[in-house]
Amino acid sequence: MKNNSRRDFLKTSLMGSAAVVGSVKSLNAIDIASGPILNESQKFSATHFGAFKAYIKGDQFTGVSDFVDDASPTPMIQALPSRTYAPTRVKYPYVREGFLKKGHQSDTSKRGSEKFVRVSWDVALDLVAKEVMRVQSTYGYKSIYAGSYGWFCVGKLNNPQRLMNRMMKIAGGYVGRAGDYSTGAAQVIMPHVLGTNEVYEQQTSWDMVLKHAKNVIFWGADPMTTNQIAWEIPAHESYSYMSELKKLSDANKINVMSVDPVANDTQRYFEGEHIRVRPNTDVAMMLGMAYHLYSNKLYDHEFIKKYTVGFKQFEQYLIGEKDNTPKTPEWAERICGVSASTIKKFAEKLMKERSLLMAGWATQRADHGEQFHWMMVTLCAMLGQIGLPGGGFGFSYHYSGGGTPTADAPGLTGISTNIVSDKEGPWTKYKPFNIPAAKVVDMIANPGKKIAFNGKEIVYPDIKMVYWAGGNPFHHHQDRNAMLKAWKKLETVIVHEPFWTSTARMADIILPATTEIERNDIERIGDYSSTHFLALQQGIEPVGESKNDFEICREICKRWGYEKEFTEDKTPMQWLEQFYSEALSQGLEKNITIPKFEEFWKQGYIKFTTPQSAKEFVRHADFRENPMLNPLGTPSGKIEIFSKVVDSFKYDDCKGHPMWFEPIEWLGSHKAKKTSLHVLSPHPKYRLHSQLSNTWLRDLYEVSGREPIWINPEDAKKRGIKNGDVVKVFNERGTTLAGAIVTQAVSQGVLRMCEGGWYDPMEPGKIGTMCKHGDVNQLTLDKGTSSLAQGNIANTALAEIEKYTGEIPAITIFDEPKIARK
Ligand SMILES: Nc1nc2c(c(=O)[nH]1)N[C@H]1C(S)=C(S)[C@@H](COP(=O)(O)OP(=O)(O)OC[C@H]3O[C@@H](n4cnc5c(=O)[nH]c(N)nc54)[C@H](O)[C@@H]3O)O[C@H]1N2
Ligand SMILES: Nc1nc2c(c(=O)[nH]1)N[C@H]1C(S)=C(S)[C@@H](COP(=O)(O)OP(=O)(O)OC[C@H]3O[C@@H](n4cnc5c(=O)[nH]c(N)nc54)[C@H](O)[C@@H]3O)O[C@H]1N2
Ligand SMILES: [Mo]
Repeated sequence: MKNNSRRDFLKTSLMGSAAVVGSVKSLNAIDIASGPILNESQKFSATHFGAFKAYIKGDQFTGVSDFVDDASPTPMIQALPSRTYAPTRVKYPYVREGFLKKGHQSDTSKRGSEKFVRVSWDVALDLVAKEVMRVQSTYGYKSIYAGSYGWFCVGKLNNPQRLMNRMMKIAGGYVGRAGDYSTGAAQVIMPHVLGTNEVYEQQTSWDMVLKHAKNVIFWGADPMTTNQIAWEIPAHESYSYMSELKKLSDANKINVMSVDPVANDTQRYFEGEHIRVRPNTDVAMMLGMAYHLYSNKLYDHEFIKKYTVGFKQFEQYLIGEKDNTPKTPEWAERICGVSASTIKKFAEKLMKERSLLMAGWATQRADHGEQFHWMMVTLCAMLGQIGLPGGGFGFSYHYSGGGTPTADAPGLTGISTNIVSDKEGPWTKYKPFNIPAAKVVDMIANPGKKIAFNGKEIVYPDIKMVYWAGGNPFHHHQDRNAMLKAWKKLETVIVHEPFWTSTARMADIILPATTEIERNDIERIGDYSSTHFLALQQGIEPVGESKNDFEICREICKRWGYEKEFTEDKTPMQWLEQFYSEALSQGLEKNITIPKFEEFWKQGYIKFTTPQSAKEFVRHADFRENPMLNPLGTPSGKIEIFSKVVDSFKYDDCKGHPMWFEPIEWLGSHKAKKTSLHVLSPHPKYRLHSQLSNTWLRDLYEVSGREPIWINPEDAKKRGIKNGDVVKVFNERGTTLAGAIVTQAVSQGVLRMCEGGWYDPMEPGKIGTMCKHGDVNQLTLDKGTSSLAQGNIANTALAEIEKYTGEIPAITIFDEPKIARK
């Protein structure tokens, strides 16, 4: 794109409608032809949305074209030049006015509303270095939260979180985090059940799925949208497989279905049967299926006997021995809204034919989220197909290309938090202390409070300082107003950010960070497929006065006299060479030859080959083959339908086997108002969370300049809401405006509003103020899934919706914040 204007792109992009990823490929061809435009040079670079060739004219990043081996490039990479020069770019270091005057004794209630003052890097860095040491020496390391969750950038060196944690460790330590927002519940329960987390593991290869499966079920999963991004660099191979699957589905060779309250992109692509389950009730539905298989003796008794433990305890629950409630399909229907006959038919179909249940993660980002994956494993054990090609369950097909076969490639290490030094220093006394990722606000608000976590007890420390680099908690955390209140308690907030996100605006000191195109780095392509190493070649100088996170942290450590501890006397390029040479020697051991670093850097990437064996990989096949020789990592070595360990924790909200628990808020609750609707907040198609929101991509999806909210025609009619209306969505926790899309795609009783819409407060910094733009976390609850995992429950929330009748406020979050004149 030569012209970065939002409107210009829209004209071209809507021609082909960017509905399916890859459709923008032709746009590149028109725009960039086949080679660099005169006077432009090309560099390789990448983001979470893919690798690309960057076009540089003078010192301007002017456009991108697709990476040669990207199977289905996303439209998102086209917005990168626009992101680089966005009006919301933080170009200089800034300090909140009151903080600059009074330091930590400033009036912290002004955080978020007060003006920022531009300062020199020296002033900013001196201030940060002094402030971190002041807090360390006054209160100790348990007073600094630096868990810093977030999706920052790609690159093995410029990992802002690791770099900042490395720096914090040098200073004496910090409170970190356990787990994440993605799979908070599943990653804790699964090791008890299967011995592995399952959510971040390679899946049975797509080749095997296409060859052997008869039924492919997307259960609360939307890979057409979510596989666009990856934690490392995606090459989008899964889209080729999904297009094969579509052909097989159209030819009636494979039956593709989805279980979801929403007809998501994947459902609309495959157009298969859609079971509309009521939000947060899938466990009841699966129990109904299990009961049907059990009571009709249809289930695989042999599999249960040979490969699992604890069916007996589960069985007692299933038939209602103690609670007098058999979990019949009719019982399930009353909870989940799916008819008993559909439940029975579905269970029988899965039993009769080779069936693969591909589950996403939204279902575990819900109250009692642990139960979903546990119950699905239990149901699949009854179906008896775990470990067979194209059968069983798969918990990562929708994410980072799970199931795309793995190439023969060496690993690639990155910057770590290990401090290599002969000296004694503050870091020697530090012992890692972590709290569950989603408990950060609860911790800040309630020092001294005790919480349970996976069999342990955690006592919250008294946090005085928050240091964030590479995340946007003022989008990602639930219950925005409770968060705002907690944030104002802190003495100091420091943030590294390239953009004026809501998190940056809530900081006392904001340090401008670069993005990928402004620096050199190295990264793998294909989290699972591992097909390439890519050189991220710096294309332009840092925008404004921004600096790489590496430089920022180095400068701070230097002020403490610990520069060497931070850099190990290596330049950034020398670090990259080291990561590469470690891969080179690992490659030699595996008989994989890769060129010298200089050669790799010049050519931009190297490609690895994928062996046939990888295409034949079947998850848990070895366990199925011989459970004695290849036991699972559970205490029994088998699938734990009943876990003695979990049972021994004696939690009320997570027992020894999977069961149905009523969520704190849901449509079936007697406490729910008749007018309440269930709000789901899935992941956006044209963003990575809040990233890229500040580009013209907004034109592809916004409604009346606001984040869209989907509402069913029946619900809309009752409230007099029409397509395109600005609506007010609210509950006792918060209020946001949004733009209505009236559509059958969302079930009655359900609202769908994606996570990541920028929080644009009517009165910045004011607790309870309405969001003008569409931050769904105004509505969500800050509660843990259960005492076991303490994951977030973003998809458990009820809210009211009405047409907004007030004067429609202008969106201001995509402008620069208030800057004080000197
Ligand atoms: N309601 C609701 N809430 C949710 C979810 C949901 O489903 N529903 N999903 C949750 C999930 S699964 C996740 S993973 C989280 C995501 O939450 P986050 O990962 O916090 O969201 P991002 O918008 O990706 O924020 C990353 C930030 O890093 C910044 N960044 C990028 N590159 C650099 C760099 O080089 N240096 C520095 N210093 N910063 C950089 C970006 O500008 C951006 O502001 O949201 C969670 N929140
Ligand atoms: N384009 C894009 N891709 C992304 C991301 C992004 O921000 N943008 N984020 C990435 C990250 S960090 C993560 S963690 C993953 C998230 O991956 P997921 O958590 O799997 O994705 P979601 O979009 O939250 O939800 C997937 C589907 O679950 C459905 N769902 C919600 N509640 C229920 C329920 O109660 N029952 C059933 N059956 N279905 C339900 C939603 O309607 C949606 O269709 O995506 C990754 N991929
Ligand atoms: Mo995530």
